[in-house]
Amino acid sequence: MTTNRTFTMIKPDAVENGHIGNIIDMVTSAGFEIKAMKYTRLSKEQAQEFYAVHAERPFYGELVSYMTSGPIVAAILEKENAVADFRALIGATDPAEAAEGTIRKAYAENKGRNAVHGSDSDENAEIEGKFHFSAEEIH
Ligand code: IDP
Ligand code: MG
Repeated sequence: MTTNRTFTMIKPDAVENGHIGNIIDMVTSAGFEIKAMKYTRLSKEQAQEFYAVHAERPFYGELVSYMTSGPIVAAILEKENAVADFRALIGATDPAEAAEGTIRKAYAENKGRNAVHGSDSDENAEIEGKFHFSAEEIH
């Protein structure tokens, strides 16, 4: 298993609000290298599967409709200690609780529409990266 990679999405709110460039700048300035990247839109089935772990949560329907509401940018990133360092860079789920200097503090609208995704473990980084990219698309 690759332990120096993580998976991210720039979510529909951040794309819609014109923050793609600024977010990529924060990510690469923090030392992450882009190993795969695509501008795409999730189908309802893809969003349901990606967030299946949250299927029983009250916000699941809202989450799926938000994540399919517009285009996203999906990417695989590489850096030493990628998963933990990227979670630190994006900040708390709720931007009201996110630290200064984090992506969510700067660009998230609220706890649901929170600008970016970051994998929470090496195992999920691998699964999520493969969910979005074929082997040929990963460098
Ligand atoms: P994370 O993205 O910081 O890991 P999770 O708890 O795994 O947060 O939740 C996944 C996503 O579900 C969040 O990023 C957010 O978009 C959405 N979400 C989480 N909690 C809520 C909520 O209370 N209301 C609406 N959406 C939520
Ligand atoms: Mg999570």
